[in-house]
Amino acid sequence: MYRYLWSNGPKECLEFADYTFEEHFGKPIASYPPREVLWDYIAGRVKKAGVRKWIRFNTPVRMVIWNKKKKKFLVTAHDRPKDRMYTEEFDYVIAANGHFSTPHTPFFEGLDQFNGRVLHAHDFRDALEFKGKNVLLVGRSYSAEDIGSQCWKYGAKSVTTTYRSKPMGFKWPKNFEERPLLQKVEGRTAHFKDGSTKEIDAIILCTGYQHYFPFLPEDLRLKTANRLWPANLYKGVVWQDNPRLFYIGMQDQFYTFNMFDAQAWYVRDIILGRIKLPKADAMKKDWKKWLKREEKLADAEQMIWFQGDYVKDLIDATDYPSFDIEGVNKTFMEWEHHKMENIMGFRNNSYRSLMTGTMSPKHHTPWKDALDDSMEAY
Ligand code: NA7
Repeated sequence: MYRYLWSNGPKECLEFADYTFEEHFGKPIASYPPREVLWDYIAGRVKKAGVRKWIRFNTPVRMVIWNKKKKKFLVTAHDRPKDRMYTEEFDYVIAANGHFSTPHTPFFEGLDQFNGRVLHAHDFRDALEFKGKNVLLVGRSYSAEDIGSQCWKYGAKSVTTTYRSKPMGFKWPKNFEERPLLQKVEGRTAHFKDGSTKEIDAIILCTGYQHYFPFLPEDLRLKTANRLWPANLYKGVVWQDNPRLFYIGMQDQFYTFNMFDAQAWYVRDIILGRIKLPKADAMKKDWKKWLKREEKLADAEQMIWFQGDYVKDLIDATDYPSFDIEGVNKTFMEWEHHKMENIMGFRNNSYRSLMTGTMSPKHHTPWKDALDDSMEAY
């Protein structure tokens, strides 16, 4: 989480149903908290649940193998402090290692000769590095939007984003513009698809991430683009070809924390035998139905309702505290609307918690002027 990062969606859309912001902070807070505040909330939930003691830190998993005869997974992990590998047997494996960490980095002609800074969004740390600079961002999704806005906020001379499919289309401030796709870089000159050029000092590749499971063999490995419905996962979590393997959080996301919760509750109930899995054919039929619907989604609004329906489907099947999904969807709509209205000001809006019914207070400083993102300043 880079320095000065603030939530780019309303916290009301990601609130845990069993641990509200109000419970954690003891009072209502504004709708778009900065990273430290959001981290504190997550850490509070972890503490309340007492799960930290179950985590083996410093122990990356190196390989998972399915032993057909024993019907067990052989999991090899690396105890880093002792620098020792060891193998244990498990009945179930859940891959919940995220998918926004291993960069997808396309090449553009001249990038290797460019003598300004080139980095992927993953390595972006501090917008102040780009103060007074002409920054070029490749991509048109959340990273380009947010890192571009950060650079603008902390004093970049100009921000240019370059898109492959279509522009983001927000009302950008005057030193912020969108251009068609970058074709090549010559010296410090960027050439775009419409023949235009621009002098730039730095290039940030906001070109997304790869699903990366170096610890999984071919037959267990999820292969997918960043999409709302990855194939081969029943209910978005059960690995079709071996239903003792689960994936959590592998979808592209509008819903986040509470969707991961809903998925976790669902997987837990399968493991505990409270939810019975249908036969392989029926599972396949079910996820294909969702996939078909996903392929027809035309805009963000439809995508939000799709993911809302998915979360509802999961929470209806478990004892995860039910919450107003339609209300969350509508908050997402308001958020989209506020972004279209004012991309540098949408974070100044407030929304009502769907968990407690409390309206969020306004933050004391407009986002563009709030340069200190610490908990104290907040
Ligand atoms: P995303 O949302 O996966 O977006 C990746 C962006 O990179 C997207 O705009 C792509 O263009 C663009 N891209 C990928 N390859 C290329 C090439 N070769 N040339 C030009 N542009 C390219 O990743 P983000 O990091 O922005 O966001 C990650 C998640 O964070 C996001 O999903 C949210 O959940 C929060 P396209 O749009 O396909 O034309």
